Amino acid sequence: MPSQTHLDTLLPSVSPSEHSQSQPCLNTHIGQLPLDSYIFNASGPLCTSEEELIRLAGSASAAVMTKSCTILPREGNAEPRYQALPLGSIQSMGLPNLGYQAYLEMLPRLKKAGNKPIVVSVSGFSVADNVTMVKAFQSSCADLIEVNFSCPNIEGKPQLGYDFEQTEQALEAICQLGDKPIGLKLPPYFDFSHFITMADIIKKFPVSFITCINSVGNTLVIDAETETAIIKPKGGFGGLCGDYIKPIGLANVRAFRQLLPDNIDIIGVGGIKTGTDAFEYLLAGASAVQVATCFEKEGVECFDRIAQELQSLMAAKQYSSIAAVKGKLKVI
Ligand code: RRO
Repeated sequence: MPSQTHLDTLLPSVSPSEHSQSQPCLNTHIGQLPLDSYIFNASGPLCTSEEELIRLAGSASAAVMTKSCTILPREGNAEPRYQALPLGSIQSMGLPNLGYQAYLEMLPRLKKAGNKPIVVSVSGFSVADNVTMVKAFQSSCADLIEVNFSCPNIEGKPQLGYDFEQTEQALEAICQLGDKPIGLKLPPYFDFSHFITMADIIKKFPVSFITCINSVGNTLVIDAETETAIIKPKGGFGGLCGDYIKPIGLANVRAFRQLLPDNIDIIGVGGIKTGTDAFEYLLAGASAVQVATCFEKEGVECFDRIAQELQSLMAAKQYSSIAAVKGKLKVI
């Protein structure tokens, strides 16, 4: 077998994704569901309309993830509700979506367009809403159902994931509705007692995966010149996203990986825009990562770029697979 260096001189110049034989493999899985890559879109930007979802189906995203849906269609909050920031963004979109029935009806077309896993996100305003939607998607061609327990942007609706009693009641209701794997999108936690309480609740139910983290809710960015908050909804309070929140996302993935059994996968999200960011989440224990702010800024090209960067980094470190790195964070 020739050495890698020798091989490189023999092979034509190809991009990392084409150079598959010698590149690390990014195949992974969420529960029993195999994914061809470790990177896909987060429920959030550019995944609300059929056109946007079809674009994702044709991209290098490992899956097509939908915007969180509600029972009825919603326009969302008043504008301005999204502002890019130097290191990320602040937003209070307010769950704009087409209503769950539109996504139900669209799913077969998305499947046909991409022939790849579809993850639906549901975000009901009550347990009854979530039961209705989860039940409906249990009989659809969706592969995974992510239930959003952490939207920070609806006035008068606290984030479910911060109320442990209600979280348990909701899980009791939604986990017994069918065989499709259920996951939870969690808010960021900041105290070990909260990581432990939440992990203990999750362990009581057949939860297949958790997604950590949603945006850091109810932050405030002020423009000193105009002396106003920079977004309108909720008097300016909104979810912080992007680079600012990566250390919080990494900590949540790491803490839950240490507290949950291996059969509950963790999807990392928060500030992933390079292969190195994706690698850090892998060390922390993520089985896959989702990209939101960077996808919003760069478009679908980000998925292949980040995958190639991750492959190059893993190759340089002589890691051949996702499994070889997952959760292998060293302590000093
Ligand atoms: O639509 C939103 O305002 C929104 C949702 Br559903 C969510 O889960 N997280 C977020 O930061 N924004």
